[in-house]
Amino acid sequence: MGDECCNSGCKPCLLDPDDGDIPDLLNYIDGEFTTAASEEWLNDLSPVTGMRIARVPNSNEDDIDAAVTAARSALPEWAAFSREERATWLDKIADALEVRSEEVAQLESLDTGKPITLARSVDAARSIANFRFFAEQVREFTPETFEMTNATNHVIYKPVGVAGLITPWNLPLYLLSWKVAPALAMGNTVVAKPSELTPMTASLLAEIIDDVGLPAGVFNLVHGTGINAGSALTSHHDVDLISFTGGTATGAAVAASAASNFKKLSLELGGKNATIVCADADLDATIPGVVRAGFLNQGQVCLCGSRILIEESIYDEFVGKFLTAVNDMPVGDPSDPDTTLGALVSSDHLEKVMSYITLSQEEGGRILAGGNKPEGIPEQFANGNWLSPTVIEGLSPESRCATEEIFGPVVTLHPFADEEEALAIANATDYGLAGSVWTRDLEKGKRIAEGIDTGMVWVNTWLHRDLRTPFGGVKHSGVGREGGRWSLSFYSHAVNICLYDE
Ligand code: TXE
Repeated sequence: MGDECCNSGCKPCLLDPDDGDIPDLLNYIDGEFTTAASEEWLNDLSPVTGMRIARVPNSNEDDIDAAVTAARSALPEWAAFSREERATWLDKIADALEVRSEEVAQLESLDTGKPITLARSVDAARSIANFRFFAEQVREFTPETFEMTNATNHVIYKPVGVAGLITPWNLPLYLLSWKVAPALAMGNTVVAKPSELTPMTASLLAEIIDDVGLPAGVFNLVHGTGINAGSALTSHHDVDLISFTGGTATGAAVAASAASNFKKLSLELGGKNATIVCADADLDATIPGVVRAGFLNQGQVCLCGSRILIEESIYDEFVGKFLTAVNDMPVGDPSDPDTTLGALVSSDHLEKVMSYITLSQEEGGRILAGGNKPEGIPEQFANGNWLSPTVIEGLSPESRCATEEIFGPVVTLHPFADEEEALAIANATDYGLAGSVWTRDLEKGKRIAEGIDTGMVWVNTWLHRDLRTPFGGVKHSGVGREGGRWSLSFYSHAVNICLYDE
């Protein structure tokens, strides 16, 4: 491969003349690893060096069609398995993933630029947990019966059919497994299209699924861009369901495309989540929690608390302590176990985040921390996508920087006078995914939480997840709920059978 660019339309990349050993990732269709029908490739670039680290098939509608055909033919056999049998398959996948969990963490850190410690504790651990959790859920799943005086209603749950699963780059295997596990558990077959920016762990999952011997066609993987492979999947006439996680603008395109044949649809989109810090909060516990909520995964989590609302009586004290904690975060080499913040996923994404920092100046914001490349980044990482954790104050709560999703290590600070004003600011955005409230008074915390227009709110914690609970947003943050029984319900059709018995 050496020094030639693939010219596949992706961002110009740095090609290492010695990269002849970089892997070519493959599609997995009907139990076979294959290249794209077009035989074209995309470059997968390292977020920390800008160098090519792999090539992925630039798949198109022919590859999607082959995968959907395979998934359709595998459906009757897979759907006929008992729930217990399918749960056993999920456990086998979880076991095999567990054996390779360090590899999952290493690949995820390499592909996304996130710190290795985070990739181990969150990405690898949660991907395994997702398979185990849905194995357990489907084993315990008890369909309902409803008695009438002269009849009994039996609700049965049928698979929806062929499930198209489209996932983003911020939590690649974590989010893919969150969809694959319940889809398979309920008897659907799958065509997965991971982000072209972070394809590595999806390929590892395909390898594992092949190793454990899941019947051919039950799980299929097609790599490629959203515009080619992704839109071919959402518009395919023989796909019955789409579960999508990604940006809000893309979500709107996916919804329009999926509507053509009334596919069942779940959209998990962006967020602009408020973190509300009340004057009575225990600041020793609150500061680390608010820092984590703002900056985990370089702020590239849809749940991140990127707008921090602080009761005005403690504003100065909070900001002083918060800035100390933010400036103390080690940024740099993701493979260093002490690193807290790594690189952003791509140069395009860094450019988008930087454009908001520039905009914040035009909107009257003051940068209190960050806003630039961190100091001390080693020479070999000079072409990486680096940004120091950035804190901005002085912006109107209605400004674009305070209401649009930036999706990077950037938070804005806003004082509030009372609960009413806190809620008005929290709800002054088109997004409605999550939020958190920090107070010693749990009654007050619950009351404020109830007033926030989002799908999830934490009080005195953030991203503390019980997988049984509903996950999803309102307004422009998405449609539908996944998690626990909500996932089992989304990945199935409930059918009522009424037995009349006079
Ligand atoms: O995501 P996209 P991008 C937000 C964040 C970010 C913005 C854009 O604000 O800046 O979205 O990020 C596939 N039909 N989030 O551009 O485009 C694509 O190939 C079908 C929030 O990376 O939404 C990838 O597999 N599929 C988010 C997936 O959609 C299409 C996480 C997500 O890509 C497609 C990531 C199309 N027309 C970004 N176009 C979250 N909710 O966590 C693209 N794709």
